[in-house]
Amino acid sequence: MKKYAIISDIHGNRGALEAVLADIRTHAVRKIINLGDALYGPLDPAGTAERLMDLNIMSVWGNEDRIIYSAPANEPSPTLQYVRCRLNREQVEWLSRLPGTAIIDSVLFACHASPRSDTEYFFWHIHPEGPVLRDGREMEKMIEEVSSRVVLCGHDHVPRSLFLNDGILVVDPGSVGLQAFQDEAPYRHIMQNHSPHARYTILTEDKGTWHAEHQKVAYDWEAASVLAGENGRADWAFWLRTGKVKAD
Ligand SMILES: [Mn+2]
Repeated sequence: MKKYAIISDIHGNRGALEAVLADIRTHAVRKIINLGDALYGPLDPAGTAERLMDLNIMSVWGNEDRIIYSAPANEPSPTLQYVRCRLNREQVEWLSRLPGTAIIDSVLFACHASPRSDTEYFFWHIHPEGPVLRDGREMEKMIEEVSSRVVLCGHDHVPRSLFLNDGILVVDPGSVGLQAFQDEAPYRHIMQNHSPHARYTILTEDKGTWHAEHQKVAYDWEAASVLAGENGRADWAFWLRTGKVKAD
């Protein structure tokens, strides 16, 4: 039996990462795989980078890792400035050297969002009215260049896994660090898990059969929420504390 822990979208939430790593230790996994967007956000990018670099796990970069080292210096986002001010040169270099995709143990294909893009949700098509689940054929087309049995993707922060018709298992572990958000592209939409718990996935292979178990871990989300508020992000503060974009 082979076991892996799949983590993604930590977004600088060191407290959530520590809780997830402690939970992973109870599962005796052979590898931890990180699907990116590890550092961006109004929390603890440097502490998160230090921890991930020490762990020496397999990581790919996400779209919001990419902007940390590639957006112009005059980029106006205050949160991006916050992240850049806190990371040292070694941490930014580590981030910029990560691959965009990876194949692990010849059988797992890891990417941030989809095999062909770091900003396209694998499971969801964004319409002007909101997110709609893609159909199986569309998803099969998105991975036609991939020959691995298991495809790992994150970015949408919503845990989900399914077998496509050709037997390929696609696994999205959700987000370690942020359970709700609003985005403006390509249309304004929200993603939310309705609880603040950190998410990750234990992936198991037993005699050729793959199985994904989505995990939900408690951590000190109040502390994360307070930190986000102190760093000028009242929106993140609410998202972190509730796992929702707006009060019901
Ligand atoms: Mn992302």
